[in-house]
Parts: sequence; C-alpha cells; structure tokens
Amino acid sequence: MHKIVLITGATSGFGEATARQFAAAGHRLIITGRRKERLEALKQDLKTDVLPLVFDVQDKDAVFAAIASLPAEWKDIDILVNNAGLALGRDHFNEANLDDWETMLDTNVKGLLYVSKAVVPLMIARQNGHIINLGSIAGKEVYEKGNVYCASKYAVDAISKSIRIDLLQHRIKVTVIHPGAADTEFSKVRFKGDMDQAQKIYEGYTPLRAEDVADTIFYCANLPAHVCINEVNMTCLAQANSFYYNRSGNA
Ligand code: NDP
Ligand code: 8X3
Repeated sequence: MHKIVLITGATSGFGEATARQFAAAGHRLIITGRRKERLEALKQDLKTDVLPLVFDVQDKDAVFAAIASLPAEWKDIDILVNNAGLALGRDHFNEANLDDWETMLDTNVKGLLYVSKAVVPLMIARQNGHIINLGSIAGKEVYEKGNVYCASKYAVDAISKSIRIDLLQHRIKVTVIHPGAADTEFSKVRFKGDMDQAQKIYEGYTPLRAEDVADTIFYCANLPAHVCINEVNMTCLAQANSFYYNRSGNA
C-alpha cells in the first residue's frame, strides 16, 4: 500500500536519497528544506506524487503553519523522517563559536521537536505512524571537538527513546538511525565551504553513501505492522566507532 512520507532536509544527502528510494517504490512524498529550487528540481525528477514545502525547521511558527496548511489529501502522514540537521565547526569547547552552537541546537534538537509536535497529532488521530529520526554515532560517543554537535545528537537519541514510550498507546513506531561518517554535504557545511578540510574527513577509506542510509531507513519503514526497529548503529567497514578508523586504503 502506498504511504505518505514527510522527509525534512530532502534537498541533499540522506534526505534526498531517502526521497528517491521511497519515490521509486511509488509512495507519496512531502519533501522539505530551505532551498526551494532544489525541492522543485527533485519534484521534477521523481515519478510520484510530490508536495514540496519550504520552511526552516528552526522557525517554530513556520513549521506549525506548514503542517497546518497541508491539503486534506496530504494530512495522513504515515512516516515522518526527521533528517534535517547539521554540524557547524569542529573546535575545542573554549574556542567554539556561540552562534554555531545556537544553530545546531535550534536545528537538530528544537527543529526536530517542532516538526514532531506538529505531525504527531495527525498520527494520533489515525492511531498509526512511524517517526524515523536521524541521530549519529556522535550521539552514542562524544569525540574531541564534537562538544555541542555530539550533545545535539545525544538529545536526538534521548528524545527518540522518550517519544517511543509516550506514544506507545497510540501505535506509533519510533526508530532512530545513528550513522557514522557519510559523504554528503555534511562536511562542506560543517567546515563552512572549506573543501580541503571537508575532504580530509573521508581520506583513506570508503565512507557510507547517502544511499546506504536511505536503504536502511526504507528497510525499517517496510517491516510488518507489529515490528519496530528501535535503533540502528551503522558505520562503513573502515569505521569501528567515533575514534577508530582504518585509513590504510584497504576498506
Ligand atoms: P546534508 O548537508 O547533505 O543535508 C542536510 C539537510 O538538512 C539538507 O537538506 C538541508 O536543507 C537540511 N537542513 C539543514 N538545516 C536546516 C534548517 N534549518 N531547516 C530545514 N532544513 C535544514 O547532510 P546529511 O544528509 O549528511 O545529514 C542529514 C542528517 O544526518 C543530519 O541530521 C546530520 O546531522 C545526520 N548525520 C550525518 C552524517 C554524515 O556523516 N553525513 C552522519 C550521521 C548523522 P536546506 O539547506 O535546503 O535547508
Ligand atoms: C556525523 C558523523 O562522526 O562527523 O554525525 O560526527 S561525525
């Protein structure tokens, strides 16, 4: 049966790959992000019913207005993929930029909360739904210079566990996916366009691709109604955890 899937941060990386994966299976998609032109281009590319919604997840009023504005035929959201997020900077605590911290917390934590709070009533009304959150290996183990990005992803982990409990009686599944290093626009954003620094992150090994994460999201979303994968920790072959990488070139 075809479902309605709302994906935040569909203009790039995991979100875009997830949109392509669900579209290929014929599902109906609400794709969101701030870059309107990318959403329009993606809509043109996808051979399914697509509704682009442009909003910044940090803007509480814009989030609630966007969900409230959904036409009746788009309100029955079956799956919410809370993917929009970012890291900004990689600095020791004492040197890090306060504005970067605010943006990470406002996007990765508060943005995810706003979108979930706006969508959950629609799921409760139907006693059906699946929320899939993008955490990170950074939300399982802190690493040097990861401070507030790690904290934001620890929060995603805690929020996922907590929502799963609170929505238990409403038959809503909650899954959190914790990927390790993946080659998307993530590092370009983190290092503010410094491509030398961004590319160094992936030197000497094959990182996860956006499609690997999209495949995992798709798998979790397509299990029998009584099955919920609560949490997935996934890395490329060359990464053991937040600290240990095999950069020898053989993985
Ligand atoms: P990308 O930079 O490729 O994509 C990030 C997406 O988030 C974009 O579509 C962007 O859209 C959207 N986004 C960012 N800020 C906002 C905002 N304020 N409002 C709305 N949308 C926003 O990164 P990834 O695909 O790699 O990252 C996706 C998620 O996965 C993030 O939560 C990230 O923390 C997490 N993650 C990434 C890993 C990696 O190594 N790549 C590993 C583990 C987790 P736009 O700019 O158009 O608004
Ligand atoms: C992104 C992965 O290791 O850069 O969440 O924090 S890492």
